[in-house]
Amino acid sequence: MSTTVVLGSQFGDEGKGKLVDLLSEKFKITARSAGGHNAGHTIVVNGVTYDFHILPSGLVNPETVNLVGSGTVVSVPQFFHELEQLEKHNLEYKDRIFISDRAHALFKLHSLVDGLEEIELGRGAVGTTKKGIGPCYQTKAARSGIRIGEIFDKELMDKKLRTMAAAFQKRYGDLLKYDVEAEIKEYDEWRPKLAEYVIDQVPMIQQAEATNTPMLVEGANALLLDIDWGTYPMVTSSNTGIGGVFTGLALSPFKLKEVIGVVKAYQTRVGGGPFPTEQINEIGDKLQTIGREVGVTTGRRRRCGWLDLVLLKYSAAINHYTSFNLTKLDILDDFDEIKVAVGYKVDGKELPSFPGTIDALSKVEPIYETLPGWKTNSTNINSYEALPENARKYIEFIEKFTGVGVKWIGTGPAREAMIFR
Ligand code: 2SA
Ligand code: GDP
Ligand code: MG
Repeated sequence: MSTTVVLGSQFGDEGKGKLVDLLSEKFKITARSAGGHNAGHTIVVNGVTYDFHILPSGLVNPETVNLVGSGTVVSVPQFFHELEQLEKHNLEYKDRIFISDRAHALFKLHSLVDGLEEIELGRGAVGTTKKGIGPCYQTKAARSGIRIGEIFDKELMDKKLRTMAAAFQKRYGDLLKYDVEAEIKEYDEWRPKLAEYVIDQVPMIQQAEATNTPMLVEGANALLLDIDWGTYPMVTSSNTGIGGVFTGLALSPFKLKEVIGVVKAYQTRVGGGPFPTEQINEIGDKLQTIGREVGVTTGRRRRCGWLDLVLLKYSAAINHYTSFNLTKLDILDDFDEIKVAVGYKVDGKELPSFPGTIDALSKVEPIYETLPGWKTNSTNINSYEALPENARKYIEFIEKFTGVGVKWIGTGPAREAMIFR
């Protein structure tokens, strides 16, 4: 048993990056299994803030080897752009970062199409990051995509990219302002630089598992944004849950030791889609301001609300968390009372389970339990006993309702601001 998985349990931005960074000391390999540079992880180490999108957060730890796995979609320019961040801080990354040859290449074409699709949807827009994630997974599923490994066959890549561009051009006509030859030329420059980072990940994982090498899988986005289990169609286009970890990395299920669900102590969402416990009022504004809830990728304000335990229990039913990391507990320090949703009502009747359509989910009225706040500064506390009593009661309420133990508690953005129970 050597693999630990860290997954977002809500709508993303729970603080996965910080936990992965903290845990990575104990792991030789850190891997991303799905998504692309739509994700945004902020890690603060020795006063330096790193913003990673496509790179695994384990890169901050000099001892860890990092893999961008087969289930991901990779923008090559973005990959190099993020490596520059490491260079700036003198963090050595040679022989520590690899991309699977089976990951899909995300081109400028995909991001332009992402923008056009959102315009087409009008008021029903998903609120994507416009990075091209959806269109890249579309071409993958349509079998017209280009794998990272195919970039090295110039003739093949150029032909496939021209065909892909022609297909989208047919659909969007003049609205699509894309120069395929210019992108082909750019790749002529990337190709030789990219070569040293691309590997066949199958032997790498096989070898790691055969030797029981501890491996950490870093989830991107979160369960409620999963293409199958999330609030479809207001989701991202990959399997962000536990399923995607297996399809995206070729891991042995028998090596799985832990699945840690990262849970923000309140809730946020970026983009459109239902959010039953959203607070469009001074409470939401207060959470947004104190929690500094702004998107890492797009700079968008995150929508804020109370913790939804119905949603969290559903998330646990899909991802089978063995424990939780509750994050940003410190942000609740200054509230007289704190609400948590413990049920959903429609027309006065309580629902038996989490609804499977966004139409149904947008009609629910949360049933709240109100808990007393603690009105004490908990920032940087790093022992459970030192937490205010009401904060401990809040944590224990979450554990009782979901049946999942809270093993880690975040009390600030810094590495040190974490309680381990
Ligand atoms: P996409 O771009 O196709 O994946 O968008 C589809 C939906 O998924 C949501 N999504 C996210 N939600 C939270 N955080 C994300 N990453 C950035 C961050 C967000 C940012 O970590 O801060 O900077 O705005 C992320 N990526 C995708 C998105 O809002 C759509 O609802
Ligand atoms: P991720 O996408 O799940 O990795 O999360 P993000 O990095 O997008 O957003 C989480 C934000 O919360 C980052 O700015 C972190 O530095 C910050 N953060 C993480 N844990 C804590 C915590 O326990 N307390 C506070 N105050 N901030 C935290
Ligand atoms: Mg994020």
